Amino acid sequence: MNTGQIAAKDRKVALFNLGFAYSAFLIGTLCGLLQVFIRNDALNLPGWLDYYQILTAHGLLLAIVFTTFFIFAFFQAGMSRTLGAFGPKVRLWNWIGFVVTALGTILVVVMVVAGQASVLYTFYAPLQAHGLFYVGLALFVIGTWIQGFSLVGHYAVWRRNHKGELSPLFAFMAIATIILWVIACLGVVATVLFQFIPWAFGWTSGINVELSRSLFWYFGHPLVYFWLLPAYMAWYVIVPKIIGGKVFSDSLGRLSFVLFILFSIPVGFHHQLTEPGISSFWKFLQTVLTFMVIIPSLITAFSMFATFEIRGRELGGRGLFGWIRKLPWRDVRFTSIFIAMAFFIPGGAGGIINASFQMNEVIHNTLWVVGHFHITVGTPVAMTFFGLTFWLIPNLTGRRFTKSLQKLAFLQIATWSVGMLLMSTAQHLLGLLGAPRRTAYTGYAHDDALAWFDGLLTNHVTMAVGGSILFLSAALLVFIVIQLWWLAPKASEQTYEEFPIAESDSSMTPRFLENWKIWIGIAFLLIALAYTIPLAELIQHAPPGSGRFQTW
Ligand code: HEM
Ligand SMILES: [Cu+2]
Repeated sequence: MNTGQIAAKDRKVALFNLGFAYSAFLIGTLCGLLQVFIRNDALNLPGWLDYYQILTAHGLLLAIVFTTFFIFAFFQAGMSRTLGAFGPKVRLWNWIGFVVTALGTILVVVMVVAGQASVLYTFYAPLQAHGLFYVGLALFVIGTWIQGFSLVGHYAVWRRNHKGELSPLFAFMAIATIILWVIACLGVVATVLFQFIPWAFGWTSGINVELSRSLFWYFGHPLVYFWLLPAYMAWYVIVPKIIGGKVFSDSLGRLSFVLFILFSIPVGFHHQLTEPGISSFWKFLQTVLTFMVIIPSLITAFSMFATFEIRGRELGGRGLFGWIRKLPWRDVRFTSIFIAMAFFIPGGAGGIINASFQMNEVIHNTLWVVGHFHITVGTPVAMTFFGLTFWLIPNLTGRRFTKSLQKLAFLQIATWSVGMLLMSTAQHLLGLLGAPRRTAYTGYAHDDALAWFDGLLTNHVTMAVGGSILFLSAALLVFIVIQLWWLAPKASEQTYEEFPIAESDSSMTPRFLENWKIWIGIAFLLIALAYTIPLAELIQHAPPGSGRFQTW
C-alpha cells in the first residue's frame, strides 16, 4: 500500500482550498510590491486607487485569506491521511464550508476593490465600511466553522471506533487548533454581528469603539496562534519524518498545544496598551498571561532541536555541533522549514519587546511592528507553508517534484529570505527611530524626521529593494505551484510524493491530555478572569456611541 495516498475525493477539497490560497497570495504580494514603491514616492497611484485600499487588500489577502485556506487544505489532507478517508457527510460539509468561506472572501474583496472598505484588516471603528463588507467577514468565519466542525466530526467518528486510544498526533494537533480558532472567533463574531452590521446598515446610530476594539483583539491575538500552530504541526510531525527521525516526545507536543489554547486567548489587551478606557490593572494581568506563552514556545524549540540532534548523531555527527552538518540540507522540504524556524528566533524576541508594557511605548504603531510580523507570520509561518507546498501539491495531484523544480524551490526560499531580511531590518530600525506604520508617502516636514531615512539600512530604498526581491520570489513560488499542479511529469508508484508523518510513541502519554473538556473549561475560566470585569466596565461607562468616519 502506498502510505502517501489520500482518498481521491478528499484530495479535491484540499486542492480547491490550496488554489484559493495561492491566488490570494499572488494578488496580496503584488499589493505589497506597490506599497513599498508608494512609500518610496517612486509610484503615484491613479485617482481611483488608494494606498489604504491596497493596504487593506494586502493585509486581508495574505494574513487572513492565504493562511486560512492553506491551513484548511493542510488539515483536510492530513486528517484524511491519518484518520482515514472522510465519510460522505464529512466530505459534503467540508465542501459546504469551503464554498461559504470562499463566498465570504469574494464579497469582502469586491467591497475593497469597489472602494467601499478601506478600513485595513483590523477594521477599527469608527472607520466604517459598507455593510456588505461585514457580512462577508461573517460568512468567512461561518464557513471556517463549518469546515472546522466537519473535521471535528471526522475525528469524533474515529474516536468512537477506537475507544480508549489516543488519536494520532497530527489529528490531535489539528483539533486543538480548530478549538482555539472557534473560541477565538467568538469575539469577532460578537462585534461584527452585534456592533458593526447594525451600525453600518444604519439600524443603530453609534458604535462603542473601545468595546469593538477589545472584542477584535480578543480574536486578533489567538489569530496569530491559528497561523502558527499549523506551522508547529509541520515542525513536530512532518519534519522529523523528512529527516528520517521520530517525534522527540509525544506528550511534550500535546502538552504544548494544550498550553497554547489556554494562554493565547485571554491576552488581547497587549495590543491596546496605549488605549484609555481599560485600567492598567487589566492590561497588566493580560501582559503577565501573555508571557506564559513563552513556556510552550520554548518547549517547541527544545523539542525541535532535540529531534535534530538525535537524528544528526544517528547519522554519525560527532562533537558538540557535528550533528548539524549531517542534517539533509539538500532536501528543500527540510531546509525551507529550518530557515523558517531560524527567522522565528528574532521574531519571537521582538514579540517579547512588543508585549512588554513599557517597551511597547517605543514601538507602538511604528514600522517596527510591520517588521515584526513579516518575520513571524510573513516568514516562519509562510515559509513553512511553502515547504509543505513542495510535497503537498504533488501528493494531491500525483505529479513529481522534479530535480529542476527542486532547484527553483531553493532559489525561491533563498530570495524570500534575502528580501525579507532587507525589508524587515529596514522596517525594524526605522520603527525604532519613530517612523509610523500605515502611511503612504509622507514628506515629513521636519528635517529631524527626514534624517531617519538617510541611513544605509534605514531607508525607503532598502525596503523597496527587499520588497521587489520578495515579489519576484512570490511569483516564482506561484510558477512552481502551477508546475506541480498541472505540468510536472506524472509520478509512478515508486516516485509518488508521500505525505510524511513521523512516528510518535504515545505509549507513555497521559490520557488526560486528550480530555478536551478539561482544557476548554480552563480556557473559559481564564477568559472570564481576564475579560469579564474590564468588558463590563467598557459597556457600563461607555461614552455616547461614535458616528461613522470614512476617510477615503
Ligand atoms: C512580497 C512580499 C511582501 C511585501 C513587499 C510586503 C510589504 C509590506 C509593507 C511595506 C507593509 C506596510 C505598509 C504600511 O504600514 O504602510 C506591509 C504590511 C503588512 N503585511 Fe506585508 N509584505 C509582503 C508579504 C507579506 C506576507 C507574506 C504577509 C503575511 C502572511 C504579510 C502581512 C502583512 C500585514 C498583516 C500587514 C499590515 C497591514 C496593515 O497595517 O493593515 N505581508 N507589507
Ligand atoms: Cu498579540
